[in-house]
Amino acid sequence: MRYRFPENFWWGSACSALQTEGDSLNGGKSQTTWDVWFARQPGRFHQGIGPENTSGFYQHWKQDIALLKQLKHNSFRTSLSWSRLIPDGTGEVNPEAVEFYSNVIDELLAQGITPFITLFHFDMPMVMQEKGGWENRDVVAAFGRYAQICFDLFGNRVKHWFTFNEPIVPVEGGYLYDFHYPNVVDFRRAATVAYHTVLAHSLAVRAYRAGSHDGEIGVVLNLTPSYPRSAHPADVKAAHHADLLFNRSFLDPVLKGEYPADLIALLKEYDQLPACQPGDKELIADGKIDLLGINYYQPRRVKCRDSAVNPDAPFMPETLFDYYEMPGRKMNPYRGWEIYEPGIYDIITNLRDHYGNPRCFISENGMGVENEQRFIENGHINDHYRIEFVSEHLKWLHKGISEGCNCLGYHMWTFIDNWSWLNGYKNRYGFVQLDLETQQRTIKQSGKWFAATAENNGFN
Ligand code: BGP
Repeated sequence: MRYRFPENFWWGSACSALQTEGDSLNGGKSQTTWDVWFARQPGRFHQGIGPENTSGFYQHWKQDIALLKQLKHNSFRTSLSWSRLIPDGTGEVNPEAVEFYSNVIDELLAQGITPFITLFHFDMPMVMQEKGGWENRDVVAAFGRYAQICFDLFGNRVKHWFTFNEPIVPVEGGYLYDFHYPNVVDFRRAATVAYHTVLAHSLAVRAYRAGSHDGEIGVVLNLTPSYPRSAHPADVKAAHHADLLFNRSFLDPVLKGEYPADLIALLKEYDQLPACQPGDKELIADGKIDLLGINYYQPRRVKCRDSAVNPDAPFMPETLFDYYEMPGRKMNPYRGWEIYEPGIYDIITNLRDHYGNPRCFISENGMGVENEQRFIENGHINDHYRIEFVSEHLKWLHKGISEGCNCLGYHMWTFIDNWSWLNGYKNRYGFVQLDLETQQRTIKQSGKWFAATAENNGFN
């Protein structure tokens, strides 16, 4: 076989609680920021579809786990919902939620599928947001308690934990670019949110280590390699700044136990450093992880700014650089994102060369497609473009692994077409097609291809 992967390679997919469970306010669950935002501004959500409208994992979990088995998954990542487990954020644990998640975990294990569990995937309980969300250090402490409760409840069965999924996204979406609640645009507040998220992550890692569990703990980061337009020092500097702000602001603390000195200097220069407290440095040093999940979708193409910065404009990342459309780049024809497969190789070789080759795996990679029904042939979607997308990424991953990168698995985004934040069902990513009205599930061609690849531990 041309592309054979190491023994025990993790083949699977990822999803998140809010995007699949549905039943947002049943089973004792409280509202998340998404429920509230949707109730207030449904028009901002694609086709007015909110988080209530999912593939109903809360009801269909058994059927869906059987599908995972059919797709030959040996591992699967989903998240727990803080607002389902602890509806008021800080108080009593909801027994219905414990039963639900226990059933899911037990069924996965019974089917030979290793559960990978994320504690926070964008779904802030509204009660905690009302206290200020990640801007408030009390919320950081409350997250530490929530994490501790999850480890106590499920740590005997779950051996792979992740504190956060893509922690930079709520920072960008909620505090810089207006695509997450609370839709604020303020760099200083964004920096505080990012800093407190690192503290919350570190508290959870501390709690896990203190419990002497026999598993591993990590975080899932969306790493977007920043490529400069040219070798000109101004472009290279611009790309370095983008990398510091969007990748290394989380990567360095979780792998090195500290922030990059360049990032601290940069934020100091622009007077944007968040407030620290005694003990923070030690806490961050304790947040070093065992396993890194890498979400990779697209690179960042960066150049220096062509125009001067308006001295009166508030500081934003774009004060330091600009984006550009690289001529000849390959675009996903069904959704406006660039496809650049070597990026996956650049990420893992960078980790090998500059971060001590940590244990890592691809925790999300995927291709969103609009109007996918147009590809239905003989009753199922023939998504040949997705098979090509996955296999081309896997080839670059294979190359990195054969050159010594410590990459242990590949999870797709995602198992079944799911509800996605402001995008609703616009971009379909699943191995399994979902009919939203009937809830019928039909495996796509890519699902069949993936099952064969997982079963053979590789492909030709
Ligand atoms: C990742 C998130 C997922 C998912 C995916 C696809 O960043 O972890 O939750 O949404 O992106 O993005 P979208 O649904 O916006 O196309």
